Amino acid sequence: MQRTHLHDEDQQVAAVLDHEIRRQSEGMELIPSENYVSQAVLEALGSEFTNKYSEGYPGKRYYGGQEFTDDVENLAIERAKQLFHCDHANVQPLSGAPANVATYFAWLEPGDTVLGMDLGHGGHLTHGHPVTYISKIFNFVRYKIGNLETGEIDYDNLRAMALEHKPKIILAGFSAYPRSYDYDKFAEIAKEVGAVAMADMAHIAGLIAGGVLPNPFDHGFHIITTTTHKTLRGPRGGMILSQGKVGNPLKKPEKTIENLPTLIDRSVFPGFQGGPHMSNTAAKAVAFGEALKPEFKVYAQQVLDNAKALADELMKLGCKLVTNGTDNHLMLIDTVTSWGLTGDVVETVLDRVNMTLNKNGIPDDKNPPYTPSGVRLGTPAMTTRGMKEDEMRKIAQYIRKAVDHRDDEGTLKNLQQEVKEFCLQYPVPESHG
Ligand code: DSN
Repeated sequence: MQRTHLHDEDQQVAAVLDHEIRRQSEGMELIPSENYVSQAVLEALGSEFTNKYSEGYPGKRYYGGQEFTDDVENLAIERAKQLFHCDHANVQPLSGAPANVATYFAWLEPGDTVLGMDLGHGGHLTHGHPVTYISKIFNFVRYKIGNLETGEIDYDNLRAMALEHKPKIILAGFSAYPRSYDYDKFAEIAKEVGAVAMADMAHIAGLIAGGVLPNPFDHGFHIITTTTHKTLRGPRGGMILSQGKVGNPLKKPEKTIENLPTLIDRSVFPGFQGGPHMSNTAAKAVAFGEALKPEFKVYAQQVLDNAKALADELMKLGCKLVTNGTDNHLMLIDTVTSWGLTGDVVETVLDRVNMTLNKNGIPDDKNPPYTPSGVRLGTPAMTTRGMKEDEMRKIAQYIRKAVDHRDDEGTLKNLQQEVKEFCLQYPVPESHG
């Protein structure tokens, strides 16, 4: 993308941006929640839509001049509905956390209970961790992985917890769980206790859109929240999808499951947010259009195949993976068991050789979050750059070599050069098909 104005008018920001662009292209991006958007998405994101205020929804705005903001938001909504097979899409949440909070406020009253996955076992902060503000408003009860060797949830225990705590929402979703859920079981338990079944699929939205992982809506879920920038490969942002009757957001509907779409619209705006970021909405529309193309299915399948290859090779090289493998795009290395090192140490060593991943807690971690016992990594970004299974095996070997030679400056320097040359063979693509 030409950025002549930026280079002419603000050399300081331009220089920092140039460094970041180089870092992204010369480095191995293994953080499972990151990806590379197309130039088309970047252009929409950097577009004149950023100049426009548009509180409200298409056809029902509180400012004039909305002919084209309505068009672009409608495009994003229709494409999202087509991708995820649902009745309604609210594309205005600024990111995943606001999407979750707006959803809670759409359905819950203060003090109501949500049954969600424990952060330490892979859940997200916004699923009710005590450090969050929402945990002071709603009552969050947390379930854990039942079998740490396989990663399976104990559904009998989940049901027992639901019967005991009578949640209004049962939440399936994660930011660090390498296995699949049994959505039928979640939906069945939710039905039994009269709860709404909600999935936070931020990490796997692209894999669902690509048809390589099950869609919770096909299994009786009522609501899906997501970010748009992870496997879905769109701009940084959020979205709430739901099933039900789409009503007039200007009129307060009765609180029924059928009315969830309208309750959600009213909760996002005016309940929680002000003006949506329309350049972001435009970029979401572009990304959803890309995800509707057949090439995206091929990408999604390759993300999964690559994750399996990477996990297998890491295990062959002696790494202990949490749950001993992966069913999705991410995996967690128990770095304390594998190498006697905390995750922060491994993250720093890999940063030195141009490989980026993140330190992460493991289930029932005895170490604190800033110096946890593991790292989290995944395949979405390097798959976008065209890497396949052979390259994944090589990545596992680079990781092992860097950790083994962590105190040997010479080896790390040579390895950094090798990783850089390897990455440059797979340029960041300008277009996604
Ligand atoms: N920060 C996101 C992730 O990396 O998974 C979740 O919010």
